Amino acid sequence: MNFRSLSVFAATVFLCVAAFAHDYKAGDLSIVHPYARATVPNQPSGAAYLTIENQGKQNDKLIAASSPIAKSTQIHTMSMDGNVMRMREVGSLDIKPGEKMTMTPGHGYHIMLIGLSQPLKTGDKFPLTLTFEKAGKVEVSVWVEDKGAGAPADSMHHHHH
Ligand SMILES: [Cu+2]
Repeated sequence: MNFRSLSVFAATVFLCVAAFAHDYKAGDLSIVHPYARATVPNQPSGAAYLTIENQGKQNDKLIAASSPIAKSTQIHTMSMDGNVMRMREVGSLDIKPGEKMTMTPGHGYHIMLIGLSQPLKTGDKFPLTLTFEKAGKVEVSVWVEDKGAGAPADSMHHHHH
């Protein structure tokens, strides 16, 4: 194996690893590992989390999200108001150049899926379309993962309405 074929081999391995890591490109943005937590039966809403990295030089904004499995989809932020966790809708979410924004259960931003047409079961995948001001629309596949221990976001979602 000469150096050239070795580097092709290395590039192929890299691409496979990147595909396994479950990420998407939209213009200068990378959307990494969109996931949602499994819901309990009759839970009316769920939340999706993802990482958005802006590798460009311009500011961009997440302005909308939609999914066929939810009646409505909103960009939410969560914060403490005294000792009560509150969520509110934000119209858009800035993704600054060089920024890597990671949504984490329990605080900060998440994508709220309101009026689920089906429970989210561990191992399922569902489509989510993200709309960015500059990068446009990108459809990602959200992986439903097990409810981990210590994820207060999920129980807080019951207080949504
Ligand atoms: Cu929410």
